[in-house]
Amino acid sequence: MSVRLVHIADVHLGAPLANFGDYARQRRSEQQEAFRRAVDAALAARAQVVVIAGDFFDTFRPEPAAVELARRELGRLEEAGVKVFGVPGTHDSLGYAECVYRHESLPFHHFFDRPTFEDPVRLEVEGVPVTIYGIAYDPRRTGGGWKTLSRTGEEGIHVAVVHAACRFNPEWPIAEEDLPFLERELSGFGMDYIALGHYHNLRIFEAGGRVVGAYSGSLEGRDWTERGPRHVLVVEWDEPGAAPTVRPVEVHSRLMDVREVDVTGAADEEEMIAAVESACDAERLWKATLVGEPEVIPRPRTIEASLASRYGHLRVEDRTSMVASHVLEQRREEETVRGEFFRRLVDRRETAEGRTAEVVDRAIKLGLRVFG
Ligand SMILES: [Mn+2]
Repeated sequence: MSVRLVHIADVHLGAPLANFGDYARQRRSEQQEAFRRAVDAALAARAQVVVIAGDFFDTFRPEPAAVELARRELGRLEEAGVKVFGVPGTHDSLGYAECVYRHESLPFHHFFDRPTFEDPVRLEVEGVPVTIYGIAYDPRRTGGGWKTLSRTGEEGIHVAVVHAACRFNPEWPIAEEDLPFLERELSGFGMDYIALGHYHNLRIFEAGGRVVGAYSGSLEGRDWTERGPRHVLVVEWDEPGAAPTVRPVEVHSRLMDVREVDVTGAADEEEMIAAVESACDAERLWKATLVGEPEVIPRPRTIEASLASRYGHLRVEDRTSMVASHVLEQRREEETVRGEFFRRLVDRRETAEGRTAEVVDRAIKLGLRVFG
């Protein structure tokens, strides 16, 4: 026997992705492609079960096209005999009276809409009993949350599907409706695997040398906190009671990445543009942060505009310092108010650190713009 489950989360279908500006439309279609690829991955892995751990839609009231895409893709799984389980997330919470899951019937085998884990669904996969638990947590309807998750007496494999926030740092204030939990608590629920949604970067949790659960992460980067490959997870058991193997499968269309580009000594904008081009390949979506000590003040929007046709989406940020530039050296020699202004700022910059240094650098640039 072999029981194979594909874990998907945080698809955010229908997200406007307006933060991508002119690239938003293209980014939306890349995100849709990534979801199609996730479904393809489940079919290719010959998974018998797919779980979607919340934030399937970006909002509780997604546009009709997003609902249709969901229906079509889940339909492909249904046709192949794959049983799909879902729970709501924070973006598509059942707490909203008009939530999409209340009035659309999507081809889920089961969608968990009760605020406790107490109604698991049992199915049989290749003769092995598999029990799936899920929750649509709503603190206004009932308390309990994680406390209601406990393994039934059923034999076989037990899997929980939850949209919940891990307290990686015990100090973090996390709202009760985000079902906070501590990493070390995961192994105490008696599950063979806990499929998590909420955090958008891949994270596999182990205890005592075996996997106990994971965040599979988003399918396509939504901003530069979601860098690098995006995945679904193929979770497989060779026998009940054994630890599962977890295999991440990449589904993204286009990677997002960040890089610092040193433009020290650059005498004009052309040189800065060339530096960005050689540091950042045009395949990815970049946030390039200019650093170092150029001779002219960078104009990030102008640099972005001249590279726009080559890059799908490129964001340029300026964190350079003009302290070492020749023009500033000249200004500081002057016995004028302008000279005094720059002398004071350069003195200040010498001892400044971190945020203060950034502020002084900005003040110097503003001064150069205003006073020349
Ligand atoms: Mn999400």
